[in-house]
Amino acid sequence: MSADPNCIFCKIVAGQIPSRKAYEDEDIFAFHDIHPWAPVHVLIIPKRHIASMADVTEAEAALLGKMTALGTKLMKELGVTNGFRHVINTGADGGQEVYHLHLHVMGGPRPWLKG
Ligand code: DGP
Repeated sequence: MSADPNCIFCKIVAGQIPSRKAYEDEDIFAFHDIHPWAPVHVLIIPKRHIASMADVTEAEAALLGKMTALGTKLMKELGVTNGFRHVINTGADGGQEVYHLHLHVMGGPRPWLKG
């Protein structure tokens, strides 16, 4: 499926819902998370609607690699100098809330890690 009309992230890609864009190319869109868990928190998504990591196969290996590398590039561009996290939540038990595959990339001091 290339776009799901009921998906909020497909609507962000289409410009129907506003977002603070961090990057875009023919395959990928990146934007700042509306409820950040860290001082810098971007979401990197495929433009094509893929619901979650549960739907990913080897056919998506290059896409996932590109998304992951973009996260590193964006952290550098956004001034993160002391480390960052890549996180993908999958399914109900994985804490996924939006069913359009997204990679969280978070940097800065880490309030999400306790202790
Ligand atoms: P997850 O729990 O992994 O499915 O994370 C979904 C994230 O998406 C969550 O951190 C908040 C973010 N989010 C949800 N709706 C919107 C939106 O409309 N705009 C933006 N920028 N982020 C959103």
